[in-house]
Amino acid sequence: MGIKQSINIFVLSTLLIAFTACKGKVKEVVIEPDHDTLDCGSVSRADLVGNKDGGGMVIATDSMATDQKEQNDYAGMVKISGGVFEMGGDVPEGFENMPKTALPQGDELPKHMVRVNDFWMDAHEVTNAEFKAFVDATGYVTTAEKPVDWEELKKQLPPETPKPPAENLLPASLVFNYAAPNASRDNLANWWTFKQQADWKHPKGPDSSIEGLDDHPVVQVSWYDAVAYAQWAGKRLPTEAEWEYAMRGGKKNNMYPWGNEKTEQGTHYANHLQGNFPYTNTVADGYEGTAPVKSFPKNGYGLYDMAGNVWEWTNDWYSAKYYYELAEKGGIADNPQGPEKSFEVFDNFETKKSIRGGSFLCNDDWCSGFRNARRMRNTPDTSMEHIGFRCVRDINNQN
Ligand SMILES: [Ca+2]
Ligand SMILES: [Ca+2]
Repeated sequence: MGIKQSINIFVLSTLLIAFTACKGKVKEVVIEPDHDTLDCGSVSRADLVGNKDGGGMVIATDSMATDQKEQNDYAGMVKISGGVFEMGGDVPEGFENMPKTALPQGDELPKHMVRVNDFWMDAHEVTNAEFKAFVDATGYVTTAEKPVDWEELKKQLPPETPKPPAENLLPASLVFNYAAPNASRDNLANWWTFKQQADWKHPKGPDSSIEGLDDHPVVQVSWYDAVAYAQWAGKRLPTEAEWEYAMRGGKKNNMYPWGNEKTEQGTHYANHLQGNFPYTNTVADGYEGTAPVKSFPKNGYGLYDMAGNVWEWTNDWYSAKYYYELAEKGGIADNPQGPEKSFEVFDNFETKKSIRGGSFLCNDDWCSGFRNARRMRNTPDTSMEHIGFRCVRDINNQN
């Protein structure tokens, strides 16, 4: 074993120690999360079933619409010229006094060299109108619109978890509500509810609708739903590496796609939350929930809302140690496709996909999801009020 491998193993061990010892020692480049399992984008259906409220299901891939919409144009997409970049958490000067949640987390480290090929990417998140076109054409039914398959869901829970009552297995999805002033924000059930009849057409439940929101990003879609849409559109979900490369917009070593100017300094570059999550929102940026896509400035590649508005599914499994594994191999990781298996330090049962970019619920004090390097994850059967997606196409599909 060489020195380099020894160092990497040491750093990985430190990462795991930092993860598991909540208030443990912090190495120079390892900043441990203090609310790892409670981040705003990582609450899964199984989490809530395991507590009290709900359930989830996995849709077999053969139920997906496969009649791809043949289209050879790239309308609404941006061509991204690939290249080599440093992937992972940045710590630019001037961030010393930021909350540790606004700085790189353990799973964003170490920075490592990655190459991505050229690809096309949707300039904006998939909108309600676009998702409706897919549903109208295919009759597709989303995960949240179907009852929970307990046999599938229980695989994501400790073996002794009892089957919840039947009413908790009815179609439902995760809806956000502000926590009461005296409620603990460490209890996710104080602000996330597994709400029956919440789905992409009713993002906050049966009394809500998407009327007038055609140009807002679709939400309440699971990873399976996003993949089904992408297949129909002749596209695919981006890898996590493609996503971060695209978000950086050609800039190097920057915290955000627009540079290093902090979000609280007056200019609103992204739709996120101003206030005290999960209690208050001053709506200083003009949008309490989702905003119409392209409401905020595009990044250097011409992409909108890579930071904020809604979290976006990537194709990759999430692993907290994946960057260490790539770095240990050395050299330049060539178009990494994510780990073969999901790995979550605190959770031995759920398997999760990476999501990126943050949402209208993110602020620096909680998850800072709008940072270039910030990673989040959720189970592929979970849909939430603040998770959507966008698609990519390979260049060699161009003909
Ligand atoms: Ca906002
Ligand atoms: Ca987004």
